[in-house]
Amino acid sequence: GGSDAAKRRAGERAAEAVADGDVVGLGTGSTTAYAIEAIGRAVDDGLEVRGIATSFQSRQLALEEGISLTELDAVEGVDLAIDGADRVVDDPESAAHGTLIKGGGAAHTREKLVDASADRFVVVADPSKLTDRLEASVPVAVLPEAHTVVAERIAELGGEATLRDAEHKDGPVVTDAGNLVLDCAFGPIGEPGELAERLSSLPGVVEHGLFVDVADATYVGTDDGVEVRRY
Ligand code: DER
Repeated sequence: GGSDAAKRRAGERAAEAVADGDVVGLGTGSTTAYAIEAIGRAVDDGLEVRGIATSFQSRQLALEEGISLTELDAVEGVDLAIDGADRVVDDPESAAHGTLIKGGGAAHTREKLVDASADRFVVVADPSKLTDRLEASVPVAVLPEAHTVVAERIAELGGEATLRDAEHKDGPVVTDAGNLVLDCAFGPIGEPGELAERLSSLPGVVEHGLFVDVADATYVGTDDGVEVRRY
């Protein structure tokens, strides 16, 4: 991925948006990790926040940083969610401006729930994530026993589904929720909203990585600062 300095700048800038008393969605991945660490430092300085983790990884990091954790059903609402992305459409002329592909970390099921529940959802990214078209694979979390039938339906939709193999475990990646992940290559995605609805309607699909009309802003870390996109 992109440079650590760029990721750090984006994450730390996003952490500055956290206000005292906030409930904060804590995203997954290496870029959001910088935001979580910055929030941890602010907590050490007295900031009162409750975090909602989006994965086992973000839970572990939040606990290490001393951020107290809660759950969606224990709070009135989520004030701010900070999360990374694999792709961010960055083209103000495009109807898909601000659309995301997420799921590189196989955490997108809970990420989407928390990110979409927040009053404000801010993406943190380095420039390598920006694109003017969506053509990367879309991660699709599926019930384990459904992976072959969903792969067939993806093929009918013109996509090619690949079961995501684990690296430090024999067999496929198993998500925090106990599901498998199909990485679905569709080529250039002209109508992400349409594809998102089709994927959501497939029996056996738990969640897909197209985040359409979810993000409110993206903080892009550059080598010398942070650019903010608002949607
Ligand atoms: O899985 C996800 O959607 C994560 O946010 C992830 O893909 C982004 O990870 P990174 O910040 O390490 O690139």
